[in-house]
Amino acid sequence: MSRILGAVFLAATLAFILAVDGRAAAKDYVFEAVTATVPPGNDVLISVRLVNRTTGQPVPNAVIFQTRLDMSPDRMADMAAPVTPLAASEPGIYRFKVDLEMPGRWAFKLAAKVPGEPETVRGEVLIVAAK
Ligand SMILES: [Cu+2]
Repeated sequence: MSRILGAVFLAATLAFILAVDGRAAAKDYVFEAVTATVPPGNDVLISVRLVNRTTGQPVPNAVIFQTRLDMSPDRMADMAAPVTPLAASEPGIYRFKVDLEMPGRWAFKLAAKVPGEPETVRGEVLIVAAK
């Protein structure tokens, strides 16, 4: 009986370790702004790079399934801009077409599925719209 309990305990411990590992792994990825400053206006091109922190390498083939671009850094969280994804130009670089109707600081929030990573990878980059 105690042997069964021991096996159950071991399995639970392993499951916990794997769960903790999964959380840590999602944090191994970071989004960086390639175009940190862009002119305000319509049809503006912005690019972000997805990088593996542990290797320093760009991460290709991520599926970015959620984006939000708003002016929360300038206390205008309700002011959101439309985002249109574009085809990747090079591995690990993700491009979008956006309308930035106001100069200032915009937060670009992304959620992505990364190959080989069970957890959703989330990130936020600062985009400054300035002439
Ligand atoms: Cu605004």
